[in-house]
Amino acid sequence: STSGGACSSVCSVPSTMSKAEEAKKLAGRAAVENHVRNNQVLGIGSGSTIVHAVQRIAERVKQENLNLVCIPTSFQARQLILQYGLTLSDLDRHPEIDLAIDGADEVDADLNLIKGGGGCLTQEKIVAGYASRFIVIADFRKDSKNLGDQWHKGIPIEVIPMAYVPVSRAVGQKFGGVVELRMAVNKAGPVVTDNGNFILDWKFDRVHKWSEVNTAIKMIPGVVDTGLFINMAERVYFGMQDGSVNMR
Ligand code: ABF
Repeated sequence: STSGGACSSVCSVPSTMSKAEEAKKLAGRAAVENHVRNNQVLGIGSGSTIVHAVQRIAERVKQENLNLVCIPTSFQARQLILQYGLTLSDLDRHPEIDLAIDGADEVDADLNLIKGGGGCLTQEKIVAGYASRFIVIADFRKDSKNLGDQWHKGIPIEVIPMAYVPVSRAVGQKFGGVVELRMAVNKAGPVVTDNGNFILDWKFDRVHKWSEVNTAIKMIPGVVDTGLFINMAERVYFGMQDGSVNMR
């Protein structure tokens, strides 16, 4: 099990930066430059791209003496906020978030997203859902026309552990494709999310009407949430291979 650290596999930043890592950095910093302002409540996403955004937020807090409050989307995000000396808070104290910034596994032409490759989709969706503005940061590999063009690991679905078998069957029977229980890297057991649940990866076999499918999956008893973020992102920053940043 990876209890308490479902995101840890996607969080390291190598010292010699690859093109993709450079692109993540460009996207993360551009989003912070353009959207972070004094006195905001920020939602802090999970994954490796957000690390660059948090680094830039921390620099700006010092340089500009910004007063910011950060709401994490995972245990990893919480650690990141603390590591960079930012002010950690929660939705009890700050139920309205001004700006959430997060990575994604794939972004389609309409800004629909697949998220949850790191297992943090439910808290990410909560934070994005209670944010006035939700901005996505990604490298060029995440840019796609249709969901599934770039990301081949399927759509993550967080499930209550006792229901993972009937939920898997229901998703396969209703929508086709293959549904797999996500296992820990050492295969010793399933990945356990920050919420104590399991993750199913639904490898769909065709393009669907994602909004309808998302609603239908959420109605299956035992489903907590899906990694489909439909109509939530306001803007996406893609770091490109040539050192530029594309906005959509
Ligand atoms: C989170 O981290 C997830 O929703 C998504 O799965 C992943 C993106 O990670 P990275 O920035 O490392 O590509 O945002």
